[in-house]
Amino acid sequence: MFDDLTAKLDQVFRNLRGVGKLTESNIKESMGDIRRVLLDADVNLQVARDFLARVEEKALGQQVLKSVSPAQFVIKIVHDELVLLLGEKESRLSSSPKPPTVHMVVGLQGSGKTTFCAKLARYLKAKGKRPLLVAADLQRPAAQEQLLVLGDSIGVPVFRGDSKNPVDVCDAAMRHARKISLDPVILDTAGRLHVDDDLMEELEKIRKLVQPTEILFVADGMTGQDAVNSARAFHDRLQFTGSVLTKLDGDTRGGAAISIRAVTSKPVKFVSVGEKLDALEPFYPDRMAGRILGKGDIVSFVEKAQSVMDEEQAAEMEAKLRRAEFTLNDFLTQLQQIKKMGSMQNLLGMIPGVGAKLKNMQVDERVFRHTEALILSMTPLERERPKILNASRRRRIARGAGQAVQDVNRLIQQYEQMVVMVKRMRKAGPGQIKRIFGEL
Ligand SMILES: Nc1nc2c(ncn2[C@@H]2O[C@H](COP(=O)(O)OP(=O)(O)OP(=O)(O)O)[C@@H](O)[C@H]2O)c(=O)[nH]1
Ligand SMILES: [Mg+2]
Repeated sequence: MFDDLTAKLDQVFRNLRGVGKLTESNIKESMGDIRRVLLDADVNLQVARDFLARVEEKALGQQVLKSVSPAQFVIKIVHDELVLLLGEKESRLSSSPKPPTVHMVVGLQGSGKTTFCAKLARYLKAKGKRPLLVAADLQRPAAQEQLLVLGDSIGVPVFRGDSKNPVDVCDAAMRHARKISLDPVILDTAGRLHVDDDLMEELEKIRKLVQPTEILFVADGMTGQDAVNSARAFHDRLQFTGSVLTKLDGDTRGGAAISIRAVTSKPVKFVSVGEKLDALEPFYPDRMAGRILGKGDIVSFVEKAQSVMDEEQAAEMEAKLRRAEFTLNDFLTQLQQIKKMGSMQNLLGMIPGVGAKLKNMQVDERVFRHTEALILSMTPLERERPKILNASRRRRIARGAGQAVQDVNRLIQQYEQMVVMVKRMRKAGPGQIKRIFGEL
């Protein structure tokens, strides 16, 4: 699917195989190599930059596990960040509480809209739905005919209406669907060679009239930046709800697939992998990352090593808590752990009588990121001995993390409260620990 991209990334990781230890300079060098590979694949420049900054930060900030090689470690980080970039989790189609659900399909000429409409109808029919396809492309003479043939081949009715105006066709189609309880309604709209005002106005009118549940932007996956730029233009006008990547069966460069979600901030919902009508797959970010990197075995190996490490760390942390030697470094490690998988809950869960109470604790990611940035801009000595944090050090730390001195003060306050709590915990028996946490 992404043969060229996968091969080039593999070469970058190969170069890392020889290094015994990750250093700032070899990490930076690899990031430069990956950057070139991504730009070659026509990934959006800003997306590539942000992505690599996150990978680099993680690679520099995390401890390499003893059992894992530097190359494996970097592969795992690239994989995890790629999954996040691609949207983290599968994003399903919404359905309307007031049937029929309407999926409006939009995109440039030849991107694969009509084919996708038929594929989607087939997919939803197989799930027990009774879809209606609507031929709302009156631009191209043969467009309605094309949809009729496709609909016929999958046994899905196609509405074409007699009007010359696509808005009227959609209106009549909605009435028809309601009358005979067809649901969902899938609108195949016209494409243009470029984003133009006429098309956008037509699509806006249709949107206003039918109030679609989903507006799906179809992007030709063979292209890179072009697809992403038109996605942005469509999104500015129509605020689509998700996108579809087509033609991923060909030798695809990967730029569109990697950039589109980050640029539009809307999830990819499906990928289309062939001309046949069964060549449609829901989009799974982790699978896509796996296809791009081709390193599934290494990723799961590192995951296992990490989970062992997490358990060891949790036990060590608990011992520290009990000995009341809780430094800002420990605070940071805890934050990073919580961010990873809510393991603070696990850790606290190990203390009798505490676990259940904190099970449903809400975790605000942003607060974590800010706090983490503050601690990261301290020197190792400051993290071990927060007492030395005078006004000028606090100013420097705030500046380093792009935050205010008050934020540093607040962090130190939180930390001191934690230390007090830890001290009380040391004195307290299990019954009292429950009481202390109850006060928080
Ligand atoms: N290989 C491959 N070809 C595809 C895929 N999806 C669509 N196509 C082909 O791409 C061409 C254009 O597809 P259409 O579905 O007609 O595209 P469209 O966006 O409706 O085009 P217009 O209506 O002209 O704007 C057709 O030849 C399709 O068979 C895919 O996933 N893989
Ligand atoms: Mg079409």
